[in-house]
Amino acid sequence: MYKLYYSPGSCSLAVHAVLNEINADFELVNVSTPAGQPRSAEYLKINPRGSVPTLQIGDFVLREGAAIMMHLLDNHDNDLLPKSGLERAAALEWLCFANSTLHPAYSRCFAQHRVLGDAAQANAMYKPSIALIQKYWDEIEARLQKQNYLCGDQCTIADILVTVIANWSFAMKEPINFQAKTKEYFARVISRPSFAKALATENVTYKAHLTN
Ligand SMILES: N[C@@H](CCC(=O)N[C@@H](CS)C(=O)NCC(=O)O)C(=O)O
Repeated sequence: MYKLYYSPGSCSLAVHAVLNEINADFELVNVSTPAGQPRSAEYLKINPRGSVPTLQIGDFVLREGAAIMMHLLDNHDNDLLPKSGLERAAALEWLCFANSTLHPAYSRCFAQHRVLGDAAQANAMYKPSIALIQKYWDEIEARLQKQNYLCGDQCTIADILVTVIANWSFAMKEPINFQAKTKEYFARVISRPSFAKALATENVTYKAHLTN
């Protein structure tokens, strides 16, 4: 039995979708707090960083989303992470892109919101931070002109995480534009039963495929 500590709609949603995808037996623990409030002391004992996701496996605790998803997919039957070869290398490249490049680009903007509030938009770093995010989405659109998913015509774990991150764009104070193929792609990814069920369970509205 797995226990997933999560916050609705955050990057832990990708782990939640993976748990559904592999038909795992799991319990969910919502550790979200009102904006600006720290996580509970109880959760900080489990994950001193205070971030989500955290996955508890008996007494063992895993605290980084990419490591959690790789562990789950390496240990259960699934179509999201090829077992070997260049297909696996490509899926891991794009998972690392989502986790270590795209996610931190959004985190930089959220940090500016947290520190500066409404003044974030006037901060000298804000527009360049948004522009970097836009550059990543434009790169993704160029890829999706040729194929249905980031790594070809098979959905991988990278697509799950990228699709989760896209939905954070509406919290920004400058527009982030998704082009046509990217919006079709989001619709394709969220229609996976595992993803749709995770969204419904967390009561999260997905909008990134609906924007102009
Ligand atoms: N490198 C970590 C980053 C996790 C992370 O930044 N999670 C965000 C939610 S998407 C979070 O918990 N932010 C609030 C906080 O750090 O207190 C991972 O991939 O698991």
